[in-house]
Amino acid sequence: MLYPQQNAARLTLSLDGIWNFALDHGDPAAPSLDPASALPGAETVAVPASFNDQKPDRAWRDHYGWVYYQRTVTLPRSCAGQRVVLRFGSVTHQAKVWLDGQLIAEHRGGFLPFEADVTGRLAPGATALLTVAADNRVNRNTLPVGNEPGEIAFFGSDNAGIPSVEHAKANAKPMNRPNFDFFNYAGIQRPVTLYTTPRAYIADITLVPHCDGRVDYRVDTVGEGSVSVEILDPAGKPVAAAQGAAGSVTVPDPQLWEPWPGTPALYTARVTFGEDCYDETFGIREVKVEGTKLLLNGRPVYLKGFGKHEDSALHGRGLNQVANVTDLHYMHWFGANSLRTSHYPYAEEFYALCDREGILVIDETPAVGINGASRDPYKNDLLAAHHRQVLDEMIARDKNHPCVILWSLGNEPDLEHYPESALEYWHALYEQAHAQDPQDRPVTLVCCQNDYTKDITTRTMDVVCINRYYGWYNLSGDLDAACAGLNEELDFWAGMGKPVAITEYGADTVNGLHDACGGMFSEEYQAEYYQRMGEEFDKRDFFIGEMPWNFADFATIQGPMRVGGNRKGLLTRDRRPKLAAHTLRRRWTAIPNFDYKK
Ligand code: E8X
Repeated sequence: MLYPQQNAARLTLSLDGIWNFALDHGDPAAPSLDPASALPGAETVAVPASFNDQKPDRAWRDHYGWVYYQRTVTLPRSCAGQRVVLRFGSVTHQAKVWLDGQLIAEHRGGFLPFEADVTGRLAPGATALLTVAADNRVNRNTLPVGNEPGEIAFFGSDNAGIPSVEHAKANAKPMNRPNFDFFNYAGIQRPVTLYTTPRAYIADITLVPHCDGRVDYRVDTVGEGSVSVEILDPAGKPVAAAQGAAGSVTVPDPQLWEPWPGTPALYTARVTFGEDCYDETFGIREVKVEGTKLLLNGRPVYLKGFGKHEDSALHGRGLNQVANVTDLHYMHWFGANSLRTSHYPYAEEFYALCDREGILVIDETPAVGINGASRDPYKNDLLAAHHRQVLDEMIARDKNHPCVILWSLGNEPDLEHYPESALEYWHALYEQAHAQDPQDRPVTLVCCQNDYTKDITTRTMDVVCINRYYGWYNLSGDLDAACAGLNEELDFWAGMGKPVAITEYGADTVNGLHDACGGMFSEEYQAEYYQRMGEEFDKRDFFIGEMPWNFADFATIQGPMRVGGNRKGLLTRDRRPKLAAHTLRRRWTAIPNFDYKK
C-alpha cells in the first residue's frame, strides 16, 4: 500500500489538527451518535494522537466503547477530474467513517492504514461533514487481546475465590481488561490525509532488490497507460531504467544499504504511468538465515537494540515525530542497530526514519495476549481470521522498507498448554508470511518465558526469539542463579541449529532509586543485570542478538506491579538515561554490526 505523496501528479491535503470530539455513552456494542449532525456537547481533541491523555478526566482516560471525531473537509475546485481518496494512517481499534452521514469506510485493526475512494462523493469546491467513530474495546477476538469479564487479570489472580471480591467483580461496570502490558490508548492516532491521483493511477509498487544490483519490480495500475521505471541513485542521478509493468532492472556498482554507522544508502524507483507518477524509496540489501547466523548482505549481523513502544506523554500512542527523531538519535548514542516494533506495527513515518537512519526493524503484528485463557485460544476462528488479515496488511504496507529484516508473527502466546494446536496455528501464519512477502524475509514468533522443552513451536521459526527474565520474574534479585538458569536454557537451544536472539530481558528500575547493595528496582541492579547478562551472551556463537526491555518507561494498565507504568526502561519516559543506559552504551559501542560471533 503506497504512502500519500505530493508530486507533479498528486496532491495531498492534511486533515490533521483540532477536531470536534465526543464520547459515546451509549451501548458499547454499537455507535449511537448521529454522524450526519454536529456532535452533541463536542469538545476539542488533537489529531493525530490518542484521546485518552488529552483531558484530565477519567471519563477520557478509562472510556470503554466508541468515541466520535468530526470536522468539515473541503475539496479545492482545482481537483476537478482527479481521483480523490481519504486515508487514515490508523484508527484504534476499529473505525466507521461517514461523509455527510453516508458510511464510506469501516476497518478492524488499530495499527494499519485504510482508505476510501471518495471520488464523486466529495465534489470539487464542496464542503462535507467528516465523522469518524472509533471503538477502543479489546476482547478475545481482537488483536491485541482483551480479557472477558471475570477472567484473571493480566497480573496474577486478584484474589480469585474470595466471595466479596467475586461479587464486586461480577458487578463491576463494563471496562477494557487488556491482556497486555501497555495502556490501551486509542483514537485517530496517525495522520488523516485527503489525496488525489489521476483517474488512471499507480495502485502499488513492489521492489525486490539483490546485492548484485538487480532489482525485480512490479507496478500494479488501474486504468489505461504504459509503465516506465527509472532508478535514481542516492545522489539523485539516474542509473538504470526499464519499461513495462513488471520486470528487472540492474543498478551498476550498487551501494548497499547497511545499518548505522554504515551507510544506509537509499535509492529511488521513479515510476510513471500515463499522467501519474510516484517515487518509491528502497535500499539494496538482502537478509537471510544460514545455519545459526542471520546474514545481512551475506555477512553475519549481531542485533543490538531494544523492544520499544509508541508511547509518549500527552500523545499517548499517537504519532510523535519529535519522539521518533529523538529516539533514533538515542539509538545511535547507545551504539544500537535494531529494534522490535513491540507489540504492533508502528507508524509508516517511523519506518521511513529507520530506513534513513540505518536501524534494523523486527516488524511485529498486534498479536499479543493470546494466552492465559481457560480454553484453547487457537480454536477461535474469529481471532485467526483477524490475525491473517493484519499479517497481510502489515506485509503489504511495509514490504519495500530496507529496514525491515524480520517479521514477528506475535508476542508471548501460550505455546505450552495446547502445544499441537499452537504449532498448527503459528505454522500456518509462518507459511503465510513467507508467501506474502515478495522479499521472503525470515519469520519469527517471540516466545514468553515458558517451559522451553514443551514448546514445539518456537523452534520451528527461522530465528528463535526468546523473552526471558532470569533475575527478575524468576530467581529475583539473584544474578548468580539467574546466569546459571540462563545458561542451562542456552545449552538447550545450542542443539537446535538456529540463530537465537533475546528479544526481551530487563528489570523494573525507579530512576533515582540507588542502593549500594544493588537491590531490585535500583539503578545499580539494572546496570549489574545488563552487565552480567551480556557476559553470558558472549559465550555463545549461535546467540545473534540482545534487545533489552524496554527502550523507555511506558504507560500501562493500572496494577499492583506497575508504579506509574512499566519502569523497565533504559530511559525514563521523558527520555533521560538511567545508570544502566551507560552500561549498555559502553558495551554496544564496542560491538561491531558484523562478524561479532564466529
Ligand atoms: C513485562 C513485559 C511486558 O511489558 C511486555 O509487553 C511483554 C513482559 C514480560 C513477560 N513481556 O512484564 O515487563 C514475562 C512474564 C513472566 C511472568
